[in-house]
Amino acid sequence: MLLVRLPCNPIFPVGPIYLADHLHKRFPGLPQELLDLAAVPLLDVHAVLKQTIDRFHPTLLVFSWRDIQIYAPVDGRGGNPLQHSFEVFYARHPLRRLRGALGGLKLMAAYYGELRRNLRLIRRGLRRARRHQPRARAVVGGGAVSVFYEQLGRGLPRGTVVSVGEGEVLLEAMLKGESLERQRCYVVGAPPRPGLIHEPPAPLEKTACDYTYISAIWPQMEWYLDGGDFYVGVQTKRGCPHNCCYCVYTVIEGKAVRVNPAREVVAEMRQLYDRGVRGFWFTDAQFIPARRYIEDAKELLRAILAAGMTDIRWAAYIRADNLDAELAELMVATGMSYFEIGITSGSQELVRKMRMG
Ligand code: B12
Ligand code: SF4
Repeated sequence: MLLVRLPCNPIFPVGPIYLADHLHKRFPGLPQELLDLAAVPLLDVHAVLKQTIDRFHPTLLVFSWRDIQIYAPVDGRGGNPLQHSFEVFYARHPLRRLRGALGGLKLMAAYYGELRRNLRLIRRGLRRARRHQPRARAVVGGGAVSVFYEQLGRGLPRGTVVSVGEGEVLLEAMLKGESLERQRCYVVGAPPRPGLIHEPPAPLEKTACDYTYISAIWPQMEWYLDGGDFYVGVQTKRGCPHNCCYCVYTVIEGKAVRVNPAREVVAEMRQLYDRGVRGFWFTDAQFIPARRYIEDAKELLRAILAAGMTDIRWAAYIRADNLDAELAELMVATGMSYFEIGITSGSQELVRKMRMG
């Protein structure tokens, strides 16, 4: 099985890593390799994928597509979409308007170019794999696929499995040759069943990722750890019970919060720490999803201190209404260096209207 993380801004590929780890625990004899195309120069991605396939002869190609750059009001490759559109609509000087329009067109070309390139990688990769293994299959998943599962299917070869949300249980079923009917996926050629995105993920007890195994199947791991400045993703729980009207995390991960045991999270962090990692990003949809999870957060932070990881820095998404003084102190003591928080409105009425709680 070849896991391919498709090109994106390089960010630690914790999604495909967890998939490989889970499958290794279920099928210890399964040959796996992880190729991260985000860590390969863009001009070389097609050639590197081809070489890897020719060497490894995969029967299952697992494509992980983390994100599709959206028109978010942030600086990205090619500029800031908000800046360009404000110039087009509001600049007084015609040359500024023109600059905004050209900037917008450049952005669109870059974004659509990325989309087409990734779809091409999947199509060509599958064709190449079939030269060696005529029955080779492709399965695609990841954040971008979960969000654009209907649209992406249109650009993929017939028979490709398109996954929504977590992939562990689906891949396990595929490897066992089980029916995919009850999995959160569809096969290109047939339409996705209505409401697929709203189906809850299958329950799964998450254990510490085995990074000794991961480094053996992923030679590029050192690339991320070299500078020591990367924030490495660690998931401490899945799901968020809230209902904020603009948010898709609750449909990707589901509303049921599943907390990973603190000892497993710490065991995973410790392996990374011993490899020199000091920056951690708790990739949970919400680090403290509700007041009843404050104790879980405290337990984890205490366990991090008890494990001697006292010089780390970490980041997460948090809700300011789920804090108490002890938790805030623990956050500081364990090295919380930044958090992402949405201050949507100062009006409680508006906050309620947006179903944010
Ligand atoms: C944490 C997070 C961040 C953090 C990441 C910190 C870090 N160092 O890791 C930060 C804040 C930096 C970030 C940034 C961005 N993010 Co972000 N992020 C998330 C979040 C909340 C979790 C991602 C994660 O790591 N989860 C944990 C891992 C284990 O899960 P995973 O990678 O999704 O993999 C699982 C499944 O997807 C699946 N899977 C993965 N690959 C495959 C492959 C197959 C074949 C199968 C079957 C399954 C499968 O199984 C995996 C294990 O369960 C998600 C939303 C969400 N709740 O999922 C958005 C999300 C992934 N981000 C998103 C986006 C857009 C971005 C940005 C591009 C935003 C921007 N405009 O700048 C940037 C780009 C980052 C980059 N490449 O540089 C989008 C992607 C959707 C899209 N539009 O394409 C998401 C889904 C949120 C959203 N808006 O919908 N992000
Ligand atoms: S609390 Fe955060 S993750 Fe949960 S629904 Fe609201 S915005 Fe989404």
